[in-house]
Amino acid sequence: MIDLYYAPTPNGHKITLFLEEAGIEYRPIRVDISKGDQFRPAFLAISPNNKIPAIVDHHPADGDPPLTLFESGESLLYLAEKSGLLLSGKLRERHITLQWLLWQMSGFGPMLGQNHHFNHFAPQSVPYAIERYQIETQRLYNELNTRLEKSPGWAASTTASPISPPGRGSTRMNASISTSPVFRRCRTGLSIFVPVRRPNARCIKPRIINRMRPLGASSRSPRV
Ligand SMILES: N[C@@H](CCC(=O)N[C@@H](CS)C(=O)NCC(=O)O)C(=O)O
Repeated sequence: MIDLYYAPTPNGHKITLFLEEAGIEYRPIRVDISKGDQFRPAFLAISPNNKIPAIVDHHPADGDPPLTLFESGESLLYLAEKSGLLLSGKLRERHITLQWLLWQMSGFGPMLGQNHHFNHFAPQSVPYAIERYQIETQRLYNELNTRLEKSPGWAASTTASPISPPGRGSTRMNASISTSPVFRRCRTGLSIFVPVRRPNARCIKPRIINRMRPLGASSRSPRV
C-alpha cells in the first residue's frame, strides 16, 4: 500500500496517473496547499521541501520500515522499479524515456510554472519576466511539438507494460505521465498570452485527459 500525499495539481496528477495505470493500491491523502497544509510539521517530516507530491511505501522491496520519498520524478522512477511497469528494460528505450522525464522535471514543468506565475499571480507586473518565460515556454512547446511530430503516439500512449521484456508504451509512459498534466494545466494560459504552434500536441488529449478526470476528485480522502 502506498500513501500518496496529494493535491489535484499537475505534479499531483503525475503520481495518480502512474498508480492508476499500473494498478497499484494507494491511499490519497489530501494536502490543501491553498490553506498551508504543506507547512505542517507532520507533512514536512515526509516532504521537507514543503511540496506535494510525496509517497510512503509501507511495504518496500527490501522489507525494511516504510520508505518515504518526495519529488514527483523520483516517485515515478521508484514506482516503475517497484511495479516493473512503464519503464523499458532496453537500454536505449529506457534512457530516451529518462531523458524526456528529466526534460519535463528540469524544463517544461518549472518554466511553465514561472510563466503561469508571472502572468497570473505576481503582485506586480514584471514585463521582463513575463517576456522571458513566455519565450522559454514557447520554445519548450515547440520542442514538444517537434517530438510529437516524430512520434505521434508518444504522449498519448498510456499502455502499461512490463520492464522486461519491454512492451508497447513502455518507452513512453513515464515521460508522458510527467508531461501531460503540466501541458493540460498550462494550455489555457498560453493561448491567452502566447500564440503557440503545437498542432501535434493534440494527440496528448484524449486518453490521458479522460484518465485524469476522475483523479481530480479526492475530497473524500483524509487530509494531512
Ligand atoms: N519539483 C517538485 C515540484 C512540486 C511542486 O511544485 N508542488 C506544488 C504543487 S504542484 C506545491 O506543492 N506547492 C506548494 C508550495 O510551494 O508551497 C516535484 O516535481 O515534486
